[in-house]
Amino acid sequence: MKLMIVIVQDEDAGKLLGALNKKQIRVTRLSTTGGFLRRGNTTLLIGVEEELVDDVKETVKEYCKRRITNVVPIVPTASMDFIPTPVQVEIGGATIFMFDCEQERM
Ligand code: 2BA
Repeated sequence: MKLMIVIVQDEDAGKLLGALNKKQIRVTRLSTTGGFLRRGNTTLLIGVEEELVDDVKETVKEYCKRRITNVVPIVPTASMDFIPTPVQVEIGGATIFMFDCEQERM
């Protein structure tokens, strides 16, 4: 069995969850915050048998889009004569971590 940790953008999470539920793939949804942008994102914990891993990946690919966002860099020593200019950052579609695991129910 594999544990997939899937980090997605909040905008994509609802549809992705719906699609996984339809396929009867079990998911735990966590509200998380990206360490770089300090914005909300969604982390899904998905425990699946190995033969379903590709199906989960395909579903994630289908529902999670790449987006470009503008970020104003945080400069700790900003002075009055420095105006930070926004930079563009590409987010997503999704980041997936995968581990071998066993499931026990008690
Ligand atoms: P954030 O940390 O808020 O990162 C959002 C986006 O900012 C990233 O998109 C990436 O394009 C950019 N970014 C992140 N760190 C950067 C850095 N040090 N310098 C320049 N640009 C940087 P994604 O790569 O699609 O990541 C989306 C979210 O997935 C991340 O949100 C974070 O919550 C999670 N994530 C991605 N890689 C991770 C990793 N290796 N470990 C833990 N969480 C990760």
